[in-house]
Amino acid sequence: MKPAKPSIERHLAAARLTAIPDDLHTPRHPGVDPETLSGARKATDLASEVWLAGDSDSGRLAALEANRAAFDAYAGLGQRLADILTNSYAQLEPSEIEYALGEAGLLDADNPSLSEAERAALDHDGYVSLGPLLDEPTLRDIRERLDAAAAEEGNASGSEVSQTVGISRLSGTVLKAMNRDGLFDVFYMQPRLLAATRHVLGPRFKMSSSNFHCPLPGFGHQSIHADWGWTVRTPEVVNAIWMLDDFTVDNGPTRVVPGTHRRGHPFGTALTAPGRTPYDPVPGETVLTGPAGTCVVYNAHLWHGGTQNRTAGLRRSLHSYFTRSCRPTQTRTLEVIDPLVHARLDRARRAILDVPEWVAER
Ligand SMILES: O=C(O)CCC(=O)C(=O)O
Repeated sequence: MKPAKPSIERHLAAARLTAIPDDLHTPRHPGVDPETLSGARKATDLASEVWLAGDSDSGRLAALEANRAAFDAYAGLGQRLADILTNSYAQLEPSEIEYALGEAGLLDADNPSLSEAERAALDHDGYVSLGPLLDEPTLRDIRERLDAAAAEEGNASGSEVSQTVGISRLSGTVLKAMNRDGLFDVFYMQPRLLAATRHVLGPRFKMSSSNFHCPLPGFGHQSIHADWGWTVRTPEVVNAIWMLDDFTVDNGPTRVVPGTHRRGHPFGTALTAPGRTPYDPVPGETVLTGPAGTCVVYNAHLWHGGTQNRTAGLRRSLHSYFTRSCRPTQTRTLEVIDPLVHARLDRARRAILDVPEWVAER
């Protein structure tokens, strides 16, 4: 084990590590036993079958009720589907997101904020790079703010959404006190990011979460996955990766498999086959590289995953995750939002975050 550089030391507790390994190339990801894989495949296929049985939530609910007994084997899955299909999780009226889209010039689907080639990339490949959207002084401030927050939250960091050994994570970054001055507002207000999200989801969407994600040296390889748990016909979620450091082929760039947003969920029969695991390379996969500041937006049903950081540096990123207005959010926005962040939000910001003007005192 090497002593960690000071910049990395600030992330050790958040990544649930005490030191950085000497060998950065040895694969370091959890194994998966065939029984777990087979269970995941059956659960994914079952949920997919129900979702694809209807084009509306009421049609899906009818299919769920007809198949309810089959869900007994998968703790919580049937209830999760029922909750999604019977509730609207929108806080605000549609007029609010329309107001925000109007302010950004995005009310019309044919707005000029994205080129035809960018729209085609989203439709065909499932992702598009919007190029660098942050300048170096801003990046410096953002990195410093996130490094300090990871050090402060320590091993509780990321707990609201997920924690993984070797990956420093923070959730709710745009909602917490660390964003009182609006430094992170670009992560949900950047007009081209909103244009790409609107292109995939249509005009009724909201932010679901804003997660910092930083594989430490020697760690970071993830299963190939999608950000929604089963196959859909129309997209429910969009994600964006903001590269806060250069993404290179060696430092744990995200792998994506172009076109797979239309191929079914990778944990289902669309990918799983005897002898292979979701950690394996997938034919056709490629990695996202680019200079710091680059923002890549993807249809979050696309097959993707982190890869191992084989360098001695950090690979910091921020994920801006969006969902349809009626769906639950990944971060419980109203429980997490800092009162002073809330107090400074204007109408358009509240609309994208789907927070009312008044929230109950906590
Ligand atoms: O940041 C990355 O490389 C991808 C992370 C990811 O897909 C996830 O955490 O779900």
